[in-house]
Amino acid sequence: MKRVITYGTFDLLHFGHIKLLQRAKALGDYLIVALSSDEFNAIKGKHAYHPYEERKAMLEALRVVDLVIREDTWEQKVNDVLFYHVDTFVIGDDWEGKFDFLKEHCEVVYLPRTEGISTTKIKHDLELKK
Ligand code: C2G
Repeated sequence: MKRVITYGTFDLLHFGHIKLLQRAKALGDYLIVALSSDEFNAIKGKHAYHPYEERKAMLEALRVVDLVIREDTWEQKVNDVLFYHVDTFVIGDDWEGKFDFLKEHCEVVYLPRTEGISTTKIKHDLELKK
């Protein structure tokens, strides 16, 4: 049972998020998503459209997601990897190199982002259509 973990806000769930989660799941058998809490988003300088509980419910509805946990701090990753016996940490390559400190505990994989889609772009495009 190969266990994979990834982290993010996953607001306005879109194709880029889905492709990331599908590729993450394909790296193992069990995918954990550490979902940024509303409080942690404030720390990241992000304001999600959907509150945490709605973002969590949307992820839990996906076949490729096996467990959703909260992400409340930058520092919790090592504990999460150890506590959940994670084999692989995966995240988009916009974070390339930022989480290499996890390599002493698990495999670290940075995946290419899906071009042409982002929560920011969706909000911007909708604004233009008003
Ligand atoms: N992503 C992607 N392609 C896009 C947009 C996002 O592959 N077009 C990926 C990101 O690289 C990330 C995941 O989808 O792996 C979630 O993206 P965000 O919700 O923007 O996550 P982020 O704010 O980067 O949070 O501690 C880590 C942070 O919580 C990561």
